[in-house]
Parts: sequence; C-alpha cells; structure tokens
Amino acid sequence: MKKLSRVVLILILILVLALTGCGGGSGGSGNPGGGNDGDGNPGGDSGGSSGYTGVAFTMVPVPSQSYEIAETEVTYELWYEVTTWAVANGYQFDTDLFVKDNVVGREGSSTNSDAPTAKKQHPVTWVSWYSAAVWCNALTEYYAAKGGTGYRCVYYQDKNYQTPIRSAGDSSLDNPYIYASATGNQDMAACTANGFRLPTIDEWYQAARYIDGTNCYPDDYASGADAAYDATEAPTDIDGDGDYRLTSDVARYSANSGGSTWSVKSKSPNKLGLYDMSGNVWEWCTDIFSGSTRYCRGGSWNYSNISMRLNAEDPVWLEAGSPYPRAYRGFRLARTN
Ligand SMILES: [Ca+2]
Ligand SMILES: [Ca+2]
Ligand SMILES: [Ca+2]
Repeated sequence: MKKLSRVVLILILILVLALTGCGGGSGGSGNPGGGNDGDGNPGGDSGGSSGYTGVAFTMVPVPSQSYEIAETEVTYELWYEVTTWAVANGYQFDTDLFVKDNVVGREGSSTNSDAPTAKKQHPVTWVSWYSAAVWCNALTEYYAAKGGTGYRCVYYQDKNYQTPIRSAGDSSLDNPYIYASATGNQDMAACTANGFRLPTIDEWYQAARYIDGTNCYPDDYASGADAAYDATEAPTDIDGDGDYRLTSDVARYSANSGGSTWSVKSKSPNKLGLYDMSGNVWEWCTDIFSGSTRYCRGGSWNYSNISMRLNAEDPVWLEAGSPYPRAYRGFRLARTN
C-alpha cells in the first residue's frame, strides 16, 4: 500500500552550535528571508557536517491532487528546533495566553516548553492558529537557510508578496495574502508558492478519506478505520489492505489515551500512510470562516469517539484575549506541489 505514495523525505539540517556565528543562510542582516529569494539556492550555509543534527519529517503527495500533506502532526522536536532558529532571526510568535513565561508551544499535553525530552515525538500543542501559520513561513525560511530547496513563503503582509508574515501579532494574518501568480490573492486554492502552510479543511478531508481515488472512508469512520466510529457493526476491510481496524486501532482518543497525548505514529495509519489524522490532537486548518473563526479537524486525546469521525470539525473563534491555544490542539503541514 505504501507504494501508492511517493514518500518524500525532507531532511532538515540544523546547525546546533553555531547559529549565532554561521553568517550564512539567513545572514547577519536580520532579514530571515535571505535564503528564500526564490532563486533555488539558499547559499551561504557554513558547510561541514560537524555540529549538525537533523530533524526529518515526511511529506506525502495526495494522488490526483496538487498538494502534499505531512505524514504526522508537527512534533515538538521539530517545532522547538525551528522556533529557536526563527526567534533568533526576527520571528515573533504569540505569547499564547495563559502559558507561563510567555513561551509558545508545549511538548504534547505535558507542561514542558523548554528543550525536548523523551516526549519530543509528541505533537506540539498550545499553539494558536496565528503562531501555527507564521511558523509555516518560519519553516520555509529555515529550510532555505539551512541548505534545503529555496521554497517560497505562502503567507504575506502585502498584495505584491514582498514581505512574508513573520509575527503572529501581524494584523494582516486576519486575512493574509497568499502567494499566487496574480497579485492580491487571498485564496489558498490559487496558491503557487511551494513553501509550507496549513492545509485547507478540504485538503485535510481529502487526505483523511482517501482510499484509492474511487472509494473513500465514510464520514462516520475514523481515518484509516474499517468500521464506523462507534463500531456498531463488525468491521469490513473497506480499504482492502487485509486488516480490520476499529477506531481504537487508528486513533488516540478519550477511551485509549490515558489522559494525554502520545508520540505520533502510535496507531495504524490510513491508506495514504498518514498517522493520527483522527485523534491525538486537533489540527488547525488554514481556512477563514466568518472573520476570526478557524477550524480544527480530527479530534483529540481528550475527546470521545464521535469526534474521531473524519468529518468532525471544531470551529474556534480566535477572539483577541481568548485562550485559544490548548493542550489538545496542534497542526499538520501541507505544501503545494
Ligand atoms: Ca489498514
Ligand atoms: Ca483495512
Ligand atoms: Ca490528529
């Protein structure tokens, strides 16, 4: 089944010891966009493998679609490494109200917001939609600065796509410009930038329900399951992969989480090879619904089985001052290809 997916491994190289002295990539100019000028040559990497570690993650193409989606939720390990670089290069994330010490992002449902621990493969939580979207730009620029392909940012302040949004407090995030062939675009469907971003709710849904292009997991199934969310009927091998998965086999939710997040990939994947589409943490999507409302999809470790349905949504009103980040919300990357 995995042969259906052309799995692309993206290796993020991280200069652990010499961020302040590397002088390359993002440069010393204070402009983190230095590696993302679209020329495909991030350049300036100080080179040498000594001192580098890597955080690898996998993007999975969705067949017959023009986008890729991440195999897993964004892990705390990846979040922490990129956020550390981003803050040092001028990015600002929400202080995410009610998080101690103004830090942003926690290691799963734990309270750790510092260096990763043994739980580093848990999804990052306590990230607002604003921080998640800005972080996608940060990852795009980080990747370029560290020697990867020079992907172009997706979210911009201005209609001519000159200035990527680098602050979660930027008011333009309420209705950001999305890089496209025409100026002034604010529709993700027209996006032509190949940098990282949040998926639309429809992209998330298509990836969650995909079986073979003709058949899909039904709306009342968890993504990857062979029976309805509440298993009122015996499972049938609906995805044809030779197993009979129940909701409990593919999702971490209230009945089997033990009251916490889990490392990503602790349950079986769906047909595309995507893990935890249902459960573990709700995942922010990029769409704007009536002003400041955004949607999360897929349910989480502290929600019941009905929220594991692949069409489950959680509309979240991002009113200023509301404690919208939660220990049960994270996100998953997407990328136009
Ligand atoms: Ca299966
Ligand atoms: Ca099956
Ligand atoms: Ca999830």
